[in-house]
Amino acid sequence: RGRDAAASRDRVVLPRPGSPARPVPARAGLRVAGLSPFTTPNRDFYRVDTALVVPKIDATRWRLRIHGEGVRRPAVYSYDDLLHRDLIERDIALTCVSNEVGGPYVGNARWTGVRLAELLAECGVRPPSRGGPADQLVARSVDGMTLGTPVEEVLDGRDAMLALGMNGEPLPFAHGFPARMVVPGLYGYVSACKWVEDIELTTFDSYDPYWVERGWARRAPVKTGSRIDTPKPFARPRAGTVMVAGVAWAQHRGIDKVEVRVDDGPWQQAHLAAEDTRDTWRQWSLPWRATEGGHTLTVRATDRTGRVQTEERARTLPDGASGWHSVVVTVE
Ligand SMILES: Nc1nc2c(c(=O)[nH]1)N[C@H]1C(S)=C(S)[C@@H](COP(=O)(O)O)O[C@H]1N2
Ligand SMILES: [Mo]
Repeated sequence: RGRDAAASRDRVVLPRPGSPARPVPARAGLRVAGLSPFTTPNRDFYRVDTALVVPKIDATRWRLRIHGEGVRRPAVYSYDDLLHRDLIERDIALTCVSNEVGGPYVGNARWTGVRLAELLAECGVRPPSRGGPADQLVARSVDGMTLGTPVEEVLDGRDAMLALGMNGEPLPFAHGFPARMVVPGLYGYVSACKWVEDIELTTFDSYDPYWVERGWARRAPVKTGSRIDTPKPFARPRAGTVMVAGVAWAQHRGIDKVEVRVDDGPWQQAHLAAEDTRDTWRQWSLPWRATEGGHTLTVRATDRTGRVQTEERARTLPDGASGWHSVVVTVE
């Protein structure tokens, strides 16, 4: 079966999307050693799931079913049905709710897929704000995992999609082949079901998906975050100009400002790389005149609504970590 799955993936040729992503602006990528690249290559993209063995699905046998409350025309789609629809391509950063401050569970990729709003409209689904009875979309994967997404957000015009492609290739098995959801602005556990085979329209009142049953929040928009990629913790840079650089994200709101503080000094505004879209992360850098001795570097971001990333430390449970990322270095 694994061989059939691999063969079915090898045969896929991603069609050119009718709505391509605009090219990543050249100035969205800064050339600083140790900084995460703007687009995270598939092999480096974080992986978080409960699968002990990565599901290997034969795309030719796979089906996606859409049904549930307020679904006037329930439907079943094959992989080919979806692949040959009008596709969109978008750059979107994905973040895990279990990412600790400074952690690695965030990545930015170019996704290709079918607009979820289009599929749902075809099935006769209306958002709650227009009288639809379902406010929760429960996606179920072939391994029984369930993730619940607010229907209103899926249908509010953002680029929520059923993704088939990742960075120009069919989804890697580990990232959900043949199809997964991607919804800008929401943590992965409430939006990004991999290996999805069933989408049920229901309500938050009547059903708790897997992680919600285990104490995580029903609704979880991504918190504004920022991370220092370089220098690394406990690095020993030489005195002189040291490039401090990293990434910041506030998917679907956008990043407006990043500031860095050395020890207890004033906040200094970092240089922000050009914005691709407000659904992606943004690189930043600051040349620091490093003087000998131990120093603490701290970063914070401000999103486009004007809200400064909170200093208040929160654990990942129930709706995502918060607090500022700091790195301690010794300048020699
Ligand atoms: N089927 C399935 N989908 C899943 C999960 C899972 O455990 N099973 N984990 C979710 C979580 S918590 C996150 S953060 C994202 C991670 O996607 P990635 O592994 O492609 O980075 O997938 C989501 N989709
Ligand atoms: Mo996650």
